[in-house]
Amino acid sequence: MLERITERFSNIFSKIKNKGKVTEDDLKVTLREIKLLLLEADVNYRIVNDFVNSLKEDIVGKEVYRSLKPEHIIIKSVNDKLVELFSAGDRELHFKGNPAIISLVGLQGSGKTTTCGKLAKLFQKYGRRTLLVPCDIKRPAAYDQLKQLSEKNSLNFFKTSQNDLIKRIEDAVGFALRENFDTLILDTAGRLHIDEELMDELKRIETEFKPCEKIFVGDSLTGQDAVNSAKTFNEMINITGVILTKMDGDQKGGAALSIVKSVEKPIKFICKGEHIDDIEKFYPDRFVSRLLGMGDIVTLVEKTENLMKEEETLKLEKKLKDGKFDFEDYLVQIKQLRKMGPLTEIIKMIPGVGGKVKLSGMEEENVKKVEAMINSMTKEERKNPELLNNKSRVKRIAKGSGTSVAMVKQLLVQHKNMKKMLKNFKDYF
Ligand SMILES: Nc1nc2c(ncn2[C@@H]2O[C@H](COP(=O)(O)OP(=O)(O)O)[C@@H](O)[C@H]2O)c(=O)[nH]1
Ligand SMILES: [Mg+2]
Repeated sequence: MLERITERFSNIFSKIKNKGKVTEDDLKVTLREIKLLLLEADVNYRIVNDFVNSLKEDIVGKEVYRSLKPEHIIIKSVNDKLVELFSAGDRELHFKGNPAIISLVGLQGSGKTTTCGKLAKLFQKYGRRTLLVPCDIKRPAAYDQLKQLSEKNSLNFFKTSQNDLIKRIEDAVGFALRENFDTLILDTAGRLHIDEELMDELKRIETEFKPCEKIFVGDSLTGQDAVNSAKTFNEMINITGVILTKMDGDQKGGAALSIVKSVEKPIKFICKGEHIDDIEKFYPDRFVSRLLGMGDIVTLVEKTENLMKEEETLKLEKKLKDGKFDFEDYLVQIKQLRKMGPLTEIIKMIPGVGGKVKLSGMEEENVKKVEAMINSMTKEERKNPELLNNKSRVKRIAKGSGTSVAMVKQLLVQHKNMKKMLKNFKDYF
């Protein structure tokens, strides 16, 4: 997904990496490259210009923290501004009315029917009794598609032969009330192009039923076209949000990057595949961190700044430089990291490390055992982990901590990994 953009960002950042100072010229070049990247990704020119201007302001205005490298300030600004670009309105779904009516709109082939199924399954997980209502009265194939999708995935489908759209939805509402369904999802008709008939239909649904959510489903593969049709649908029926589909495809990314600014409506979900479970809530911050491929460096820097005192960092840095990182430090680090959030999350954030370090043993429930094992070591052993290349010592520690020899051995391996990991970690201060 959007790999090309990630790769380009990574190239741009690598040029300024490890420069002690980023000059005005460096910044100019970087901003120009970002501009080019966005334009080539098919983002609207006006949006790109605004973006780059506000980015520049942000970077120039940012206080240079002593412990941060200039490149980090730039990455952080790009991050913050991209998050801003993706943030508009309320990304939650609001179920209002009895039943709550959610309608999905969009062009033919954008993924409405598929997404209706995905949402129904998701809502059922939330505990909502959800009924799928076929609202394309013209194409029998559309009716059958939704019906089959429902049967395949044990979803509730509203069977009907009513050919008047408004009556059909009225029937569905009546059925829902009788059968205790609290949510209706309307799979509205699509067209190859937006036409008046379709818009009239959607407006009638709007006047008669006032759906609490009107979600535009946009095919991200169609780039700027998706953005343009989102605009038209928004002007006609004032959509409440957007779902972008086919984010698993090899698109330029322009749709994702421009749609929010273009319609000032939030992306609520993204879909990355045809399978019923290929839907996820959209979180701008997570999305951007993946897009930038910076392994959440920004979050890491922020969190670390807040929690690690400068002197402690320096102390650790010195130890690492001296090649010393013993079990006493290990214990301190575990405690520090725990304050920052779930360990697995934190480790995943470390650039170049996430994914590579095996996380088993680092889960929360194991941390206590790790502490017990370290507490069972003698002071000498903690200071000199090499001493633990010794069977009887390992056995003693296992016994003393109520764990097993295998677990102690695993801890020794983890300690080595942690040492390696913190070497990377150190590069970001
Ligand atoms: N790869 C991929 N294909 C999708 C996704 N969502 C929908 N599709 C496919 O896109 C095609 C059109 O989807 P459909 O739901 O029928 O679109 P509709 O005409 O708007 O109802 C189908 O072949 C779907 O399987 C997605 O997120 N990823
Ligand atoms: Mg359909």
